[in-house]
Amino acid sequence: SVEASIPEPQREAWRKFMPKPFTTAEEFEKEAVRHIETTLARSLYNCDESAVYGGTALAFRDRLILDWNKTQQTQTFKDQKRVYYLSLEFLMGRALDNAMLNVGQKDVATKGLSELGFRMEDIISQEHDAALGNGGLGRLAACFLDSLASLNYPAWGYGLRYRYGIFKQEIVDGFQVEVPDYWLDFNPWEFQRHDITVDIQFYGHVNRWQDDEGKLQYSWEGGEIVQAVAFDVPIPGYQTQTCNNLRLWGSKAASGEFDFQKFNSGEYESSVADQQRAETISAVLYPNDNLERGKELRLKQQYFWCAASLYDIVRRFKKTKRAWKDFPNAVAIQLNDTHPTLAIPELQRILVDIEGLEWDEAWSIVQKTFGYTNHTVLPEALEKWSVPLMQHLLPRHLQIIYDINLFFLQKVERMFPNDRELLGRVSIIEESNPKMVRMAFLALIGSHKVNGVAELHSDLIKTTIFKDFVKIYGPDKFTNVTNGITPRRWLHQANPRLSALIASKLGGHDFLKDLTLLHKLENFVDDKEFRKEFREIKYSNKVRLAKYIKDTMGITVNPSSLFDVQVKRIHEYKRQQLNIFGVIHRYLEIKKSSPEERKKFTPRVSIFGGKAAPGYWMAKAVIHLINRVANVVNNDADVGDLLKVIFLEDYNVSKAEIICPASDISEHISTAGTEASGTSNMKFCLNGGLIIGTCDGANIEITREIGEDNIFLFGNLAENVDDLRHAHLYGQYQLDPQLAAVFDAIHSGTFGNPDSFEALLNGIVEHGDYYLVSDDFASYIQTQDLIDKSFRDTEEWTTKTILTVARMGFFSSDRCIDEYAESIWNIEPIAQEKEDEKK
Ligand code: IMP
Ligand code: B1N
Repeated sequence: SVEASIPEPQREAWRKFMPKPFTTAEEFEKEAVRHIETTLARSLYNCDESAVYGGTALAFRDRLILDWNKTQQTQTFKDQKRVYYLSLEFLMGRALDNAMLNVGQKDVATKGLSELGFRMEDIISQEHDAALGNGGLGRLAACFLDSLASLNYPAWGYGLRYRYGIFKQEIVDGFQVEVPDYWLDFNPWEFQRHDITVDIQFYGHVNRWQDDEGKLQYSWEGGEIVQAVAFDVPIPGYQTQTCNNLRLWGSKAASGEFDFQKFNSGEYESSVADQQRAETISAVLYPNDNLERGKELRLKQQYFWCAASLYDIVRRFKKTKRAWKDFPNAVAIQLNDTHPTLAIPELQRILVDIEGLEWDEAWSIVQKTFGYTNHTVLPEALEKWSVPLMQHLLPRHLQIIYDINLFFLQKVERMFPNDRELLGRVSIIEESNPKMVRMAFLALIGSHKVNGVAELHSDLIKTTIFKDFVKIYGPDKFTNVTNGITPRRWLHQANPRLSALIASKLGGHDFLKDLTLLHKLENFVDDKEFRKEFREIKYSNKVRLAKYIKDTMGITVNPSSLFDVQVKRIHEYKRQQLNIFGVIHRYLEIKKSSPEERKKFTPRVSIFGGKAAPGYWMAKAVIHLINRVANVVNNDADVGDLLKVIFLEDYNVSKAEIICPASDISEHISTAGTEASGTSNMKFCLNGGLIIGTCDGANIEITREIGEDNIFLFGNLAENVDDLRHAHLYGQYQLDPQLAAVFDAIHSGTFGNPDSFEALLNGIVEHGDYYLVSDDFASYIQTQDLIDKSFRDTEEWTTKTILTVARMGFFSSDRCIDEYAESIWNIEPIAQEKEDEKK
């Protein structure tokens, strides 16, 4: 605001004292040492690696903040349309390495640190992961922020500042144990904005009255207030000055009269208890992936974050003094799944109840503003909230949702008269007991575009969950934006040697800004020297992972073996059980072979990693089985190096950066039609690993890009899944004979007490095998055998892996963000000053 800015005559002095970013190792050291001595109050005599991490991070944060200030000023002056990405999850991982590489000062800092007596890798590894997400959905949001900034789009992320991110996983006696992840002890990457707070209301009641003109007015009164406080995290783009903002809201008790009165009347304890209750809202990330459990606190989190973010967005818009009808020309809001759907009735409430717009005018603004991304068709993940709960917590919003529904159903009735069943099917309110609000329908109705995250998935939503809505709105409301990943973190940062090799062939690192340039690598596919270096890099990445396994688990694995990796959340639909049954099959085959026959096996290391939701017993049983199998296989002298089974504890983003570059084969083997996209499939391919996969999610488009010869596909197609399930339940169920042998081994106690695995096996044998493990088992095993053969032919394998890397250009999140910008958000990048115009 005008009051807060420095008047013109004094600005000269200000400009004179503007800090300048460091550019040499010496200037970097000066900054780092200053921060260690003053900001952190440490000295020469008590400076460990964590203090040096702190000093380094703060030196880089200073740089980012200078860029951040400039970026925000430019975006404010230019007043172009901005996009706001609302996501309950941002799985950022570590920030320092990324910041150094994006501003292009990692070499300078590495030199500076070594002059101070420290090694860069040791310092980087001091950082705690920012793990404010469960899996793919949260990591996608993080990749999007990187691309938005790198492409100079005016964009903000809005999320929650959880004090506890996703739990840390420990494996005790083969079982998963969850340990809280308190990550905020020292977090140099956030700025608390003490001046940016929003009061958020819950509960209470609705008042209705007629104003002087006889118009009905509504206001939401009473209840309780919780305060939202902004914490800003700078998001640097790659090789650009743009530094965007991720604003995370923390909750605290609203200060003021309420507490004060209680305090004075001697209710000190209960006023402290109120404060703790308020702080509970942003305390913890719900640890479920692809599952919604309808908990009141989760709904409170959602409203708290939506209301604070919208208040902030509306405040920023109002500063421009533009007319309300211009709102959708200034603001695009993207809903990352249905979690922020309450933003829709909240904006309608602001426009109608507070700003006094007519319903229709407001609704047209709302619909033009929002876009909704669907990430799943799994029924257990589709959000529904009970009407009584919403009535209690958000009485005015429930009324607004009912009105939205009424107008919508009236429109449907006019289009399709007398189709009562249709009205029941598309109603936002499900007529169950209790009644439920279907959030996906509300999100769809309140948005101008709905997108899926890979082609198959975007087709599926039109034929399954949203089929009726295609009839109502026509097909143009629906679109596809296939997911992508940022090549900065997932190639340049995770695999610096491969990035350097590519740069040496392509004449620089431009491919990190335009990943399609990778196609030029095809010219080198027959280049002996290049092939050799390419293989050596893969080998050294495997050595690094082998060392990590040795250091953390004490198990020796041979880096010449085929590294077979499946790392992702543990979920029945992702079918880690299919993988481990395959491992058992392999073990049985080895056991029954003669020593002579054993020489024919390709040595393999089967690596698993991933967290199970704490209440998901079936997923926990899978973890348990993997660890039991590992115990037996790894200690069987008949097996030796032919097979090792590893369950890596606490899979997270920084571990993924070590694992992805080290795989030969990774597994993306979901039941066809269940994995919306998958994004780790892209990470493995980009790092020269091949994949074994089903025809599901982005696997299909990866196949199209890299060629069928370079991927190992197997299993039933999505179009056959329903019929197979039906046949299981109503026909004769036939267990695959090889799988039956695996089950016999489990039952006979080869891997410990079989009772532990009863439910897991029964799900297949007795309860209809919903995920088609048995149906796909034979083709899975066959395809694994094919992989063994192919891997033994080193030259053939090398060709496949190089071609795969060369053809992955499409899967950059930059391409993906450009598609959103063009087809959903209608936003343009902010023009950057040219080098010579700067300063
Ligand atoms: P907000 O959009 O008001 O939340 O402000 C975000 C940032 O944009 C501020 O910290 C400033 O750096 C910048 N900014 C906001 N308003 C102005 C303005 O009027 N002139 C220049 N920069 C501004
Ligand atoms: O979103 C990713 C996709 O690549 C994955 O295929 C998809 O499974 C994942 C409720 C979810 N879908 N739905 C969720 C997460 C948390 C939650 O509470 C649902 N995650 C996905 C990115 O598009």
